[in-house]
Amino acid sequence: MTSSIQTRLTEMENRNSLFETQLRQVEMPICNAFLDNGAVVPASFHETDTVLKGPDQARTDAAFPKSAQKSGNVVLEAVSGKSRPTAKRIAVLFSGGPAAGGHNVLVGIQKIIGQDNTLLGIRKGPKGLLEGQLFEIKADDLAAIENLGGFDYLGSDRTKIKTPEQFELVKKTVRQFKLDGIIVIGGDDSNTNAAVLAEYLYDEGCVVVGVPKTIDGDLQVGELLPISFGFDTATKVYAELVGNILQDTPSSRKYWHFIKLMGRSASHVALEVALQTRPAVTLISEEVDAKQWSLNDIVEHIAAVVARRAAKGISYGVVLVPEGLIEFIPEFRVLISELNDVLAEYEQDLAPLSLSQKKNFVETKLNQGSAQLLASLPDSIKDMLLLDRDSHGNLQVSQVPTESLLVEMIGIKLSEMKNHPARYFGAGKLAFSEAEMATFNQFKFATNNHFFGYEGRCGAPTLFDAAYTLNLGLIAGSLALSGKTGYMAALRDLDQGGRPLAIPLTGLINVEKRHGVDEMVIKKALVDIDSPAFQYFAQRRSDWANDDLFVSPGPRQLWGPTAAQLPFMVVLNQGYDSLEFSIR
Ligand code: FBP
Repeated sequence: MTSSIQTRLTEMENRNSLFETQLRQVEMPICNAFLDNGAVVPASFHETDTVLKGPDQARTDAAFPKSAQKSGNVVLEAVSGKSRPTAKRIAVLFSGGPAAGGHNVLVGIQKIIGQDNTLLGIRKGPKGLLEGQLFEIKADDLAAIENLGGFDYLGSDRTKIKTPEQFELVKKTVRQFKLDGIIVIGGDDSNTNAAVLAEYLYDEGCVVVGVPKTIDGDLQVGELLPISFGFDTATKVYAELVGNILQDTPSSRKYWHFIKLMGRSASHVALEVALQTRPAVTLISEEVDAKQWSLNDIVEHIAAVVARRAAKGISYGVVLVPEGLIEFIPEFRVLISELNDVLAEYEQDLAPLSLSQKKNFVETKLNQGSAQLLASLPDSIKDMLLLDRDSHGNLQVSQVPTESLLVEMIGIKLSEMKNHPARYFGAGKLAFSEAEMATFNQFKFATNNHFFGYEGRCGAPTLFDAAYTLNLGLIAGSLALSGKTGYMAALRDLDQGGRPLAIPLTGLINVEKRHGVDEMVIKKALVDIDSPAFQYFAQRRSDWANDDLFVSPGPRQLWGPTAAQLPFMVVLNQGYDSLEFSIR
């Protein structure tokens, strides 16, 4: 190797690949509200006509008396402001799972804060806030991570701040570091945390602002917030991978691929990837719930698709499985809810037990139906259902191998179909000709399982996520500097230049029963099966099942015709006229 090649390769170390070096230099568009003769300036905010009113608004307002009264739950819009206060100290943290673009939120905040104020980074998420792990961020430090993926600059965690001791620790940190504001970059649970902190810190004079992050896409507020950041990048990465697998299937002609996709409870990710790639089967948890499909219904549905394709000589296909499916299957929902209660009630008794002792103990505490269901499951599923819940009380669905359970049961169902044809074929059932039946009988159900999740959370942001997050940072920074507390940054009209907004968090909070107790939380936005995006999918899916109509979208682009493409789900649900985003 020549020394010049050696030098070149060494230069690429530490996030300096040719791609990363180029990417850092791409200039992202900025909304007019933050520009004054080309310079970035904080915006100011005026009230819009939109007042948020949830079903439990009176209770919410009573629980958040200071912030709700101050905001009146009125949505604000950012307009050109120009003046920049000085000597403010604003801290920022990441909360929950990573999502592409997080680093650009920091860049946006820093641009607004400028040199006459101080930006502090909180290491390790909410936990770092409790521990006082803060450090000063210098503008130059952020140049290295501009437009790049990951949350590594600060780190993140999932600590829920709920006990009086924790609140006291937050107050200690606020006083120790003389904070005027805290910006929480997180999902629905983290923004609930932000609302609670805003109320708690109201009299301290420390404002709390949220930024909507999550690849799950379940933090949406109609046209006010069409999508959270990170969803576009994650779904484009998954769509590329799924497209590649789809392309492999008619080439090798031997496998059914079962692909579980991250997204927690909501199936937005699965729906978006289906819209981008058109595989044979995509399950949508919210539909399973609405139609009360049992596990057996789901298995029979997929087995019928597999059999129909096999009879036509198509011995392969792709099934997309949303990560949270298991929580939506009625009998599992009951089981999980009972398990949640048992795990909470007997926490101390269970702590010293081994996993197999735990299983035996838990089975004795469940109702008969749930105990039978748990006993019937493979150990791999049982173990994961018994795992500790996260600090927000959620089942760790990413750890449950639902796709393996489906594969196992579909395999059994297909054997049954072959061994007992009278039960499955004939009038009103599957109708195969003799030749098709013979082809089906020769078909071998060979499978491959995949789980795409971590592959898409930390990739370099798409052009949309990079531009979106920069502007969310500009909004959040402006809110913090102007002393507005209890708001979440948002951008609407993403096809029309983008209108920067501030959504009052108290207007998003509802009362939800969690483990039998009423809790004030921001409701997860699940897939609406009446939405245009779901309807588009539902009207076409049987064609995608019966034939190979898949498409392979290829890698996400930063230049060229598809670079500015928005998620299809956003375009369809928002009724946009363009597939491309526009921010200006
Ligand atoms: P949040 O954005 O709500 O934090 O979740 C993102 C996510 O990637 C989910 O899709 C997934 O269920 C979860 O994190 C996995 O958690 P972990 O990173 O702890 O494995």
